[in-house]
Amino acid sequence: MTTHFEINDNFIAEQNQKAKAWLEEDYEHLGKQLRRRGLNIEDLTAKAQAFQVAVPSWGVGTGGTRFARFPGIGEPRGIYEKLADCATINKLVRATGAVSLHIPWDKPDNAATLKSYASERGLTFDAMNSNTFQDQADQKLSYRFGSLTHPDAAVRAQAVEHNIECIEIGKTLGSKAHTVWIGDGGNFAGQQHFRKTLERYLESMREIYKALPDDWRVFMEHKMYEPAFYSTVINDWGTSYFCATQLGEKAKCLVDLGHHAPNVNIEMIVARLIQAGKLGGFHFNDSKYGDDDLDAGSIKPFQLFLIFNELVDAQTDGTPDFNPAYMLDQSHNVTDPIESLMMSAVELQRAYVQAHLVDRAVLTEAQENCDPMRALQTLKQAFTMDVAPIIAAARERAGGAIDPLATYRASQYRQHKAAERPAAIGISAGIV
Ligand SMILES: [Mn+2]
Repeated sequence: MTTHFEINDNFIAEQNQKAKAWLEEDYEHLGKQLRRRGLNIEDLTAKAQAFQVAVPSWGVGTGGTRFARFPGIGEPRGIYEKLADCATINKLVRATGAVSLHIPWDKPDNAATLKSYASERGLTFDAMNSNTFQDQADQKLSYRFGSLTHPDAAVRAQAVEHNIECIEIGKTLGSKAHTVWIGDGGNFAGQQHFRKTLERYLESMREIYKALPDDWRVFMEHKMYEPAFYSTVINDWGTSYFCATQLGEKAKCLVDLGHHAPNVNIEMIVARLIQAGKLGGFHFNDSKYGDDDLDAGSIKPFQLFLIFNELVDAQTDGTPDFNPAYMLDQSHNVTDPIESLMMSAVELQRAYVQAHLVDRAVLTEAQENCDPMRALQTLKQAFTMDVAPIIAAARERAGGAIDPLATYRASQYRQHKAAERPAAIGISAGIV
């Protein structure tokens, strides 16, 4: 283990020297601009430092589409190497201290050993993720026609048991939440009885819910289509919300940005779920046509900002029981996954800080006075402000890189890993 290449703190500090002078200059100037608007740059930097988003264990492998996967060099071959990559991401951006584990793709032989390995690298475990959307090698019954909603009670029981196993592993890892996403649905009109399948879903989820420790939450992730292309059992936030209310307090809705029809007003769904006390968390990514899992903030940064505007508004309001879990979930088809995950975490931090720049008193006044142009201008003033120096300073003060991408590339981490990790067949990576 000790021979494995790691990016050390001295190297980061050395690289930071190159950009330190301009960062100080830009930070000072931005501080003055913000002061004119009644904002304190140090408060904003503290907020940026407090922001955290979890990285999915499967995200550090090259993803793919349903057509093909083009693996990169030096890919992690197992969960320990995946955690090493997650630790590298956090070392450079200092905003991704938790890993969300997928079972069985990243099932540990020994959860306690995995936990200490992670903890030695400054990582903790966020929500667990089950998988009943594909069959595993040693599996008795098939999920071809569904899992938690399958007409056969034995298949449902097997899927329930798998979810409970995930919770058990999560208890040892120190996780506090379990995410359920199912691929159940139909490809033909008439294939499934809509009400019966949803009833069976609730019946299965009640069993999983019973296995939750008191301080845990269960997240239900809706998805409009795929793998089923005609109907999906948990297809939208309304269905998810209905199930969350049926199950109880600990059941919450998870919003994956890519799991909606194009043009759907996601920020409004977020506001609705906040109001209903049912917003569990997010899977962040970006999307153009369907669930194509582009990198967060890569094509619709204003939408991302508007979502964070709702989140920060709820936080500022002191909305009770408001504690959404943030995770990245995107498919890295043509990039180095470490680079994509680092830059995506930075995009989220940017949207989060920008949302704090919104003058909420002016916005409220514009809303109350029916002044749409002033309302939009208030949001745009926040969105167009370049807060890069705040995020860079937040990273640097925490020991991270001022320029994570340049520092990562200069370290030649990937080239070192290519030598350490000869290609393995059948690496587990994907998108949920
Ligand atoms: Mn997802």
